[in-house]
Amino acid sequence: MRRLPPVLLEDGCPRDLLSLVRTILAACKEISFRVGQGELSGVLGSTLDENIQGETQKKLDVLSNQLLKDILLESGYVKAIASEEEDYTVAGEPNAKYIVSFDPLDGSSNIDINSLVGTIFSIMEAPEGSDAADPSIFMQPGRKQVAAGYVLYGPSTMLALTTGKGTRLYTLDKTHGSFLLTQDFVSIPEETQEFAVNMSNQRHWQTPMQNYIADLLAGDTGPRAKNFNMRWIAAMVGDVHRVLSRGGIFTYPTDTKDPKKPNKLRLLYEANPMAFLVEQAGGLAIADGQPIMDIEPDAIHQRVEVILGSKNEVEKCLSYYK
Ligand code: AFP
Repeated sequence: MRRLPPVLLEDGCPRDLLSLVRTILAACKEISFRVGQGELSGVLGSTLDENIQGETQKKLDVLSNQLLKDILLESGYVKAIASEEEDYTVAGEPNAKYIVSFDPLDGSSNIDINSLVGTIFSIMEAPEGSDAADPSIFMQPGRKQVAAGYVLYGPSTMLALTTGKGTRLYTLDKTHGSFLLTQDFVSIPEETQEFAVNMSNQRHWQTPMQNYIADLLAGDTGPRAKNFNMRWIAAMVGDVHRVLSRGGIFTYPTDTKDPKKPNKLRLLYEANPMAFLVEQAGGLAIADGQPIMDIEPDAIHQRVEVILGSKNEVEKCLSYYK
């Protein structure tokens, strides 16, 4: 009988932080069930509402957000939350230690085609004596994260988690509802032959990115002298999971498609948590030539460029900007 791996554990992690992560996972187990039920759960399709991003909210977006918001604000561990689906931050327990930013259901456009979606979360400590209703408590660089992770609702439901001591992968055992450790210390290969980008935006990219991707496409007939493969899941959780699992470079570069919106991915609850996971696994996560986690935020729904993944390939991409 194979000895079951230990359930969720993070050596040296404060117990209240571990309890907070377990609280998030309790909501994610419910989301996993609803996503897995698909049409039968009666929550596919869109609502008639738009979020502050101007995106039509899917029913499952709203449900996932409500589940996480309720469980976090009732937990007693959380001073405030910031969510992709909430226009403003929401105050919780005034004397609590942690603040949580999350994208309740990343990849919403994949819901109705039964493709990959996931939940992304980022945990920081609230400044000492701060006001739970003050949104500026979230204006901290990603380096201040004490934990970050995602839950990927795929053929299996998987958790990627870091508390600053490496990145680990867990798989939900649905027979008894535990996330079991299935990969200790993820290590992203430094080299890769796989890239992920939405090619339909190619004509809107900055010239260095156009040149970099063109050289990938030239394969062994071009300056890279090797062939590359491309994947695009249109859900950051899926593309980043592939990078953690087998390497690669993922990018959503700055583009001129909508001059009012030069970037797509949100800093607080997409780029920062993914950057933490990727750096802890030996990769790089860059925006505008600097580490994503060094960016000083100035708005909770701020968007940034993202170039992340295999260290040597990200550095190669950045060399085109010099
Ligand atoms: P949705 O949650 O609106 O589907 O957006 C997902 C996302 O924020 C990120 O997860 C993807 O990598 C990216 O957008 C996909 O963007 P495109 O639809 O422009 O390819």
